[in-house]
Amino acid sequence: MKKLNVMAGLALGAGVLAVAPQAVLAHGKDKLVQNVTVTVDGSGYHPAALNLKAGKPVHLTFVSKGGGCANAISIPALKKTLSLKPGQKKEVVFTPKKGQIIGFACSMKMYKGKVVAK
Ligand SMILES: [Cu+2]
Repeated sequence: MKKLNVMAGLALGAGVLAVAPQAVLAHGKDKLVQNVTVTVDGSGYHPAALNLKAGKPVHLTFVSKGGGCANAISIPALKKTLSLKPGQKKEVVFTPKKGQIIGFACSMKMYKGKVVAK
């Protein structure tokens, strides 16, 4: 009896595996990736506010064009901190929920920016 259950489980697993690649493809077509760039320099983040669509993946790239503490970026909602050097860029990927505001700031919270998802 036990052996039969194992066989049934294997058959089910194989069925799921056979279907998965198609599901992934369809998924990819449905989703629009939002590519956005924030420039970081000695006077903060530009633009400091980004209006994006909720439920669609965001690829947010920070590009450092200068020195200063704005290069130490903390994004509490994503539990992430980034450290950039002038000339460097780093990307964070996330999918915002409807109405979510994802703030980011330098380590001293002197410079601030945000992503607003609608
Ligand atoms: Cu600062």
